[in-house]
Amino acid sequence: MKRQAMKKILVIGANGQIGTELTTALVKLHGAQQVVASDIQALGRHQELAYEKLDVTDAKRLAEVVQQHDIGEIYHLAAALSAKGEEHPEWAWNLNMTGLLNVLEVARQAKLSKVFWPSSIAAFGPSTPRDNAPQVGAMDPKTVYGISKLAGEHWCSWYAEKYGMDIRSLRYPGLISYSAEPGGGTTDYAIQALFSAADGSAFTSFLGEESTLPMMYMPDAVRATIELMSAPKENLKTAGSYNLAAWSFSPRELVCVIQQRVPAFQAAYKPDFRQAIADAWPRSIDDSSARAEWAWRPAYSLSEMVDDMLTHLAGRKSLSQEKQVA
Ligand code: AKB
Repeated sequence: MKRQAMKKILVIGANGQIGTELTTALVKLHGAQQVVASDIQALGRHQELAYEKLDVTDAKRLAEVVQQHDIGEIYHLAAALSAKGEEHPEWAWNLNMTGLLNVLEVARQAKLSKVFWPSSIAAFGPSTPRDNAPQVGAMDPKTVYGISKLAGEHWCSWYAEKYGMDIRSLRYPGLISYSAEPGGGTTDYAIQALFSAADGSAFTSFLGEESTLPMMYMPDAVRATIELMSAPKENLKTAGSYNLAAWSFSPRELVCVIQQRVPAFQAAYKPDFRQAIADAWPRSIDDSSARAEWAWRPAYSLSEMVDDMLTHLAGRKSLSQEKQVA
């Protein structure tokens, strides 16, 4: 079913890990004429779409793109992730906060109908219960990325309350995908493991073997995003960003599931600075508000995710482990 309104959707960060797959899903849903892709790189990944090279920290250029393409909705996905953010804190803060504030401000001025912005489990911290982290409760993030996510949640609420804007958000767990590389996160070890299993290269986990974190397969994350954005506004009772969950696993548990399919696969464990980041995040998430208010349900089991990843990765090259935080 094609969308009725004439105004278009702008995806910011369309070449990134989430943007690559979300853009494809939005095109499927609304048609290529209705979606404009943008990213900081010169070229887009979606050849069939209008593409704008856009640095989201440039407010003037963002406003031009919104005006030129008659944009009515923005999915703002450009961000620095947790590990890279600890290495380049000022850059990460500027990208994450200036970028979000620019998007909120252009959305206000151009009277956009909706904005989507992702938060993360990184907004939680050591004071949050580690199991079944609640929708509402203590949040004391310890990374620049996490601080930017919690501050961003507050900014989104502020704009929504002050100006009556429709801003929707999810606290994504670690996302696993094969289409595009992640941008320097703490949960990236899982993607590295699957790439290594597929091409037979050596795998060393930068998290310890018992480090359990909430994770999700990208098709579920994309569907959650679209379902949240399509939900009737009156159903959404939760102010701010929704907790979202599929399953949790440790590196050891993931390696076991992979070994059931690739018996030769071996892992070594060499925790680095990313271990402290993981240790401050919850092991599992209570997403009952998302389930109750817009009927969220994950579709993929952990073993279905591993099967699907290995099928898609067959014949592909391994990710360079250094590149993850380069
Ligand atoms: C990261 O590891 O930084 C991200 C996240 C959990 O938000 N994948």
